[in-house]
Amino acid sequence: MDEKILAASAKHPIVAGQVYKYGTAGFRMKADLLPGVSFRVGLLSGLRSRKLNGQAIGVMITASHNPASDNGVKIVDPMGEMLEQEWEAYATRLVNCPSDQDLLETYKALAAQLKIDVNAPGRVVYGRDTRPSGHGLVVALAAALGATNTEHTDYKILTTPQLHYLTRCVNTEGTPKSYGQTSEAGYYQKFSDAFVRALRGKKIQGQLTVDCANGVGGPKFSEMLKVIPKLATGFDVKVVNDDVLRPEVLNLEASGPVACGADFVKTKQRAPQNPKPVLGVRCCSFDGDADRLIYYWIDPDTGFFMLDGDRISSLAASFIGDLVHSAGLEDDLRIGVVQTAYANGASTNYIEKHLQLPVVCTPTGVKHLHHAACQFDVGVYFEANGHGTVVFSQEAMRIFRAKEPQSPAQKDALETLAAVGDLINQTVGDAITDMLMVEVILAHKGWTLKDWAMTYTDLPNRLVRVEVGNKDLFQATDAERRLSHPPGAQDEIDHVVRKYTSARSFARASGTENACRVYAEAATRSEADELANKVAQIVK
Ligand code: NG1
Ligand code: ZN
Repeated sequence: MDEKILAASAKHPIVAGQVYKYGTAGFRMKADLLPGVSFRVGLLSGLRSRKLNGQAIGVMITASHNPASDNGVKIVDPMGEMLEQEWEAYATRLVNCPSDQDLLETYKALAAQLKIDVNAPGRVVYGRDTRPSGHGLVVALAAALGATNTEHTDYKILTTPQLHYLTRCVNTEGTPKSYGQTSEAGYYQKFSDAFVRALRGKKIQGQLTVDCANGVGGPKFSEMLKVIPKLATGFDVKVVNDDVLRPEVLNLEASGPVACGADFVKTKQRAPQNPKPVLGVRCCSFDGDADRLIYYWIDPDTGFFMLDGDRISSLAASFIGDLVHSAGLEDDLRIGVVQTAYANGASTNYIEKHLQLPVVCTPTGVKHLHHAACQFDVGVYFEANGHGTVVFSQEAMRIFRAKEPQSPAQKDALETLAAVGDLINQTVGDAITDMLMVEVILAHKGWTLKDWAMTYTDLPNRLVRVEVGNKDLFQATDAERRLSHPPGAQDEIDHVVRKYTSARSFARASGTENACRVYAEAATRSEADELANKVAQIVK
């Protein structure tokens, strides 16, 4: 096997002089730097599978909302979660080996250190988004899996959440914990069935425009629409920005270099211009790999209004909280909401004070949020950028099905909860199933986006990206709300924040780019802008 690994590695070399790090989104960079990385991730995912008694490991090739020329490689654990943190360091170690020989030795040393039999059975499943570079990266990945006799299945082009779904299915199909059929068709069937059941005969009102960022979400969502009964649900959708044949328009509007998709809508706080938005129409955007979702509409009177991850989170928490109450389960189940420091303070206040639900704050990155959410029976977690889901414990799902209802209202609540639990992708944030959940909740509440937006008023806020020489000098603590390094920086931030009313600001190093991010919120827009700029000056 050693010879095979050496020979295959020689065909997929690493780019010398480059430092690689497994970050929040795996390895993500210009695609031409990645074939060697993908090969080495193949070696590591095979090891991980062997360590976990041959359970299948997933690998997703995507760079989400980043430009079409970028790509990324990310490892998915057996139940569809993000790779265990300790293994991120092993991935970084393996990928940075300077030579093929060094790689082989490190591979064997890791196996010995972790007590892994490299000849035991291993299995890896993988998929990629629509980026043209994905194909070459898959070839490199498969070469490593072949050289190490790791069984592998290429699921071809998928959304990121579909790959997470398939990974969990492979490992549970045929067991009592089965998550669904291990196929793309199984994904569509599972979630569209749950969508119909969760609606409980209610009809969705008005048309929904879905901007797919010219990414993989376009064709995949169109596939799903084929199995959703339009008449029974009233689900009337206009899919836009779904051109995946011209890779250069990924995350861009078809007409040229203007961005579209969830990341654009959230960061620029405006609607994609193409096709021209229709006043008052309910719209949402996915990002390039369909794991983020943002809703918005253009109000005839007040203009653009956006409903981001914080809003989706509070909507889901409110709906599920009411159902748990109606089902008479409030003493049996703990519902909680998980946010990051980027959540708007008004949303945190609304959830704690109005919905009376606990809020936990974790560092950025869904692995942290997911983990914290799993501590509740029902854990709602979303990043403000629209990435998130709701996780239900096995026990919660069992109770929804097993509890004997005491009234027709209780029966209705229990059945709705069971359906909503099935509707929301439990493995990871999924723009498609999150969108179906939002549509279900709006239909149940009889709400327009404006009704939803009226629940609370966001504090004006500003997020700025600051170029810094070395972002690693910035170390954060307290769920990234305070800087412990460089010394003195946090005192300076505290000092300027104190000058504003209802203000909050923090700075942290990005986990995905070589930059710092500064977030500020304050009572007025101009104060939020001013505060963000002052804090940016401190970290510059
Ligand atoms: P970084 O670059 O660490 O701020 C960004 C997003 C995260 C998360 C990751 C992974 C913000 C402020 N940060 O992380 O929420 O989604 O990318 O994609 O949106
Ligand atoms: Zn994404």
